[in-house]
Amino acid sequence: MYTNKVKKIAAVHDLSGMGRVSLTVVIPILSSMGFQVCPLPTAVLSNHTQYPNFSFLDLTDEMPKIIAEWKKLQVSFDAIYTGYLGSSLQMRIVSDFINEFRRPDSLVVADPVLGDNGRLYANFNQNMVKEMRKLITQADVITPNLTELFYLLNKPYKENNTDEELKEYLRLLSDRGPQIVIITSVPVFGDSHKTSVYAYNRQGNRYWKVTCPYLPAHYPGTGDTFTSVITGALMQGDSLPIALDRAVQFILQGIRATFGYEYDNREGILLEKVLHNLDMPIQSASYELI
Ligand code: PXL
Repeated sequence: MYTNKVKKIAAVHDLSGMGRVSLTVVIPILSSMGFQVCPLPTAVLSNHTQYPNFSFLDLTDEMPKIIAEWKKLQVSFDAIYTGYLGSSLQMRIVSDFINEFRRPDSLVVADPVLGDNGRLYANFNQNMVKEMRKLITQADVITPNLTELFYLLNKPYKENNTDEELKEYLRLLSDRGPQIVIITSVPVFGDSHKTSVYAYNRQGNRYWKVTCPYLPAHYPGTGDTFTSVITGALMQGDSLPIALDRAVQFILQGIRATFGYEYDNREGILLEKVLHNLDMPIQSASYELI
């Protein structure tokens, strides 16, 4: 009998050559945290879509073929982690994939990649938003940013929200299925030097907040970095608030390692300079119960 020496994670994301996003971030992070990443690629791009131009090969037709071969191999995954999806049909394929491949003890993490800064990314439309609302019902953990949160809730984007409002949004999303909901990049009202992450775990019915210094720079792919660390940390057995602390701290280290250079932010944080930090215990604990 074969035993599984290293846990397997199916990673459903695109492969973008330039700008550190999706698989080019997910694979190094989860590999260095001790997991085998099995990519189910959704698209191949020259670079991410926050550059003005990009090539885009949609792999919607290829995905069912990959899934069929995996079925023949009888592979099973300890986790399924979905991110950037290229079409609404693809979202339905991924939904079937989760149904077929998840085991009772698998962790299903869906990062509902849709947009940022109050707007949808290029290539996204309302149909895809509707499909994403369905896909998240199958996940155990979801990690929308503030923009994605409002698209998922079908409410107008609003930058300033009280803790009570954010707690309500968290619970509304959890009611749709996910046991854990995490909202990233929440601005701190009245303090432009800070940013927060809010989270809810239905098991135990507790709400958490981690606030950290905000450096005034935008780097694509930090959402993928964040959710990758959360996924790895939860699979290593961390509690939700410790996973949040680790992910926030890692992003902050990555931004600090990058910010001092004169640099094209579109290339993302200098991940390679901080990747080894994932082996270290967390240095500063900053989570709060709210
Ligand atoms: O990090 C999100 C992301 C993933 N994949 C592609 C993207 C983006 C964000 O812009 O363009 C292709």
